[in-house]
Amino acid sequence: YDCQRLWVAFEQAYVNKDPCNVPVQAYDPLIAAAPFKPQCNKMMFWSKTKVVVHGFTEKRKDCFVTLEDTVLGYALNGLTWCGKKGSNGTFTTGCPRNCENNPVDSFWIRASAAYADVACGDVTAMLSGSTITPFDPTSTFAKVEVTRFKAPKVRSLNVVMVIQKNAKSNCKNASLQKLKKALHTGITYSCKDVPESRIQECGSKPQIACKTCW
Ligand code: N1C
Repeated sequence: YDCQRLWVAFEQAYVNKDPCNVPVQAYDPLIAAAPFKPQCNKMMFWSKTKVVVHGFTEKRKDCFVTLEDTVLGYALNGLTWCGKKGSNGTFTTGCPRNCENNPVDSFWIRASAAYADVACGDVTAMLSGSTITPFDPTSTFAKVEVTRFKAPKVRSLNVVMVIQKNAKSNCKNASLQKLKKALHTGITYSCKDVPESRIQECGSKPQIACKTCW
């Protein structure tokens, strides 16, 4: 990557703008400068399971890749940034997150859409059994990603329900009926309840084949 060029494309999204007025489309040039490449059968999505997912994918890149394993996702994960009207600077403190069109949320929505757009083959999603609504209709996974999976490019969506102690839900949860319905016709749905310990075991034992992780 030409990092200088990516930085310029990144800056143009938010520099010298009101930090509550950065729409999702402001990142179109950045996404175009570092397009996501499809990794069929290995793409992993998630909602409310960030720590478990990344603990696993950082050790098993041979099995699954997430948005955070791409150049843009990796570089911006965990960061805060914004601009100010009348300034050419980038700020990392005092950035609003409570207005709709803030630079950080707009980036993740744009990047999630672009990442879901290239999804192909058998797609995996890790959802949390520790919430009462694992398929949360307000999440980026529900609002942006699921509806962009296209048949027949995407063959199936396979939910891994992460079961921790004192779990509040599992694959039988009613919200998953909505997930099934939100998928375009032709995409097969499955769900498996998997203890967090099994995910960690697969993460720590490279000799376990990806297809037998759960
Ligand atoms: O709203 P969510 O989860 O359902 O979003 C997760 C979903 C994943 O499948 C990713 O592909 O959307 C993508 N994504 C990120 O990769 C990401 N990294 C960091 C979405 N959001 C991401 N973040 C930050 O976490 C961002 O600030 C966003 O607001 C939260 C969403 O986390 P969530 O509610 O657990």
